[in-house]
Amino acid sequence: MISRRNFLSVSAATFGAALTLPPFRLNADESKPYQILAAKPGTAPLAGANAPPVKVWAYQGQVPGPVIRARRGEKIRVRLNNGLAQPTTIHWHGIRIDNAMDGVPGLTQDAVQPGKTFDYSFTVPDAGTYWYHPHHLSWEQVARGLYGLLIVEEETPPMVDRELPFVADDWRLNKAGQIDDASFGNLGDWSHGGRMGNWLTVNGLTDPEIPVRGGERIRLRMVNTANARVLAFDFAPLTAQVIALDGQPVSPWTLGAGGLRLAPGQRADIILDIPAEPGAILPIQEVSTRNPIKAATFKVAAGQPLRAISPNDPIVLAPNRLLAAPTLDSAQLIELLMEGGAMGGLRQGSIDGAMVSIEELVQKKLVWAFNGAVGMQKKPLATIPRGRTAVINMVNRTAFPHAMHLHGHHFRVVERNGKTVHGAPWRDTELANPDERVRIAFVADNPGKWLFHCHTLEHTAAGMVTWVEVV
Ligand SMILES: [Cu+2]
Repeated sequence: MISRRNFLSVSAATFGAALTLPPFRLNADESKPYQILAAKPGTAPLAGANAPPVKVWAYQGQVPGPVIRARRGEKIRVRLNNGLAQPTTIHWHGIRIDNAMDGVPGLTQDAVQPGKTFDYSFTVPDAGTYWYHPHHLSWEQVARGLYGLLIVEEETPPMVDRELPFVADDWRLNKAGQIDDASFGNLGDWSHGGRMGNWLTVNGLTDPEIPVRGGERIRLRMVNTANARVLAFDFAPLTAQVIALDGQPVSPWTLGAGGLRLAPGQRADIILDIPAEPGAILPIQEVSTRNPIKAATFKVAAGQPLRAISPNDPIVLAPNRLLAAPTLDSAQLIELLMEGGAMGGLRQGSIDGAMVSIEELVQKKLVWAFNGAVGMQKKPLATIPRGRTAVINMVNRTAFPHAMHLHGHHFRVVERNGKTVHGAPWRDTELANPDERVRIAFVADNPGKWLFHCHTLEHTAAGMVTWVEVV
């Protein structure tokens, strides 16, 4: 009998291409063995066919790591096998997960030592596009290539001819074309905008050429895995419609000029309709800087188009079963003042209640503060009774944007710079720009200890990390 699942694995094996989803699929059945994700050193052809392979750290020897796919409500079972010379964990970014499986060392589990394993087993409550990456020394481990897509399928997905991953990363390569080891931990990066790269890859490749067919409808599963850079992608002249952000459905809209901006950790699902123009070359540009660069290129096959006119099948995704809108009237208000960094004027900071001078903080490379506290504290930012709405008032008094990521929940922006925001999308990562005041609201429905941090990974390491406890 050929079930749909078998068909999917067969098609993966048949295409075998790095650009085709899905390489492997999870077992729903508890009796089946764990899928292995071995984190270990390897090489990847990041810099192109004419450049030497780049030494990376990778899951299962590939960058990005294998795509993990499950249906909504299924159980994912992964055995992390640590083949690195340092401890590691896996965090399942955006999944409203069982707290013990969240992968935060020191908060939800012990870091997995070299040579050891850890079994992750959890159900996925929401359909959508997610990703996984280490949460131990992530500023180095993610930058070296440890990450992959996690896809949770809808019961009734929109009609598309194909799904493609679009995993974007911003690497810092040295003159030899290798990952720039010497600048890991650089205080300048940590106190400014983080480790910005100089080399863009999509799906671990440099400007990959993606063969498509005229008239084809494609769902792009996008994630920004960069440590620090806010990326922006312009699909013009293609028509690109956004159908989900951070895994959660949105009312579809068509991207305009300037394209789509993705902060580190953020995702988007995009529907692309390829024009029926055999032989057309359609570049996707990265436009976050003054010098746009080609991120990837669609090459339309020379032959007969798949169809002459783009399909007009509905693309609206069914909403996930998130709790109803937060009840703001009775919400617990949590203040979060963001300070520090270069030009931030931080004079001192506290660590578990003890004041520390800026000179000493610089020695410790802790240069960012939340409410005056630098780095992970023994006490949570807030304790929230389960089921209550929490509002976090983020006030960015630094000179840099911060992509704030809440674990275990999705939230909505309800106010920006004093103005009420209605109908904002559910997100798990939201950018707070310099001098902005952003209020986010969520129903604290997932018990446990949840990290809340900047997803510029150098900022996390240098102090921008706290946690809330849902009891
Ligand atoms: Cu930040």
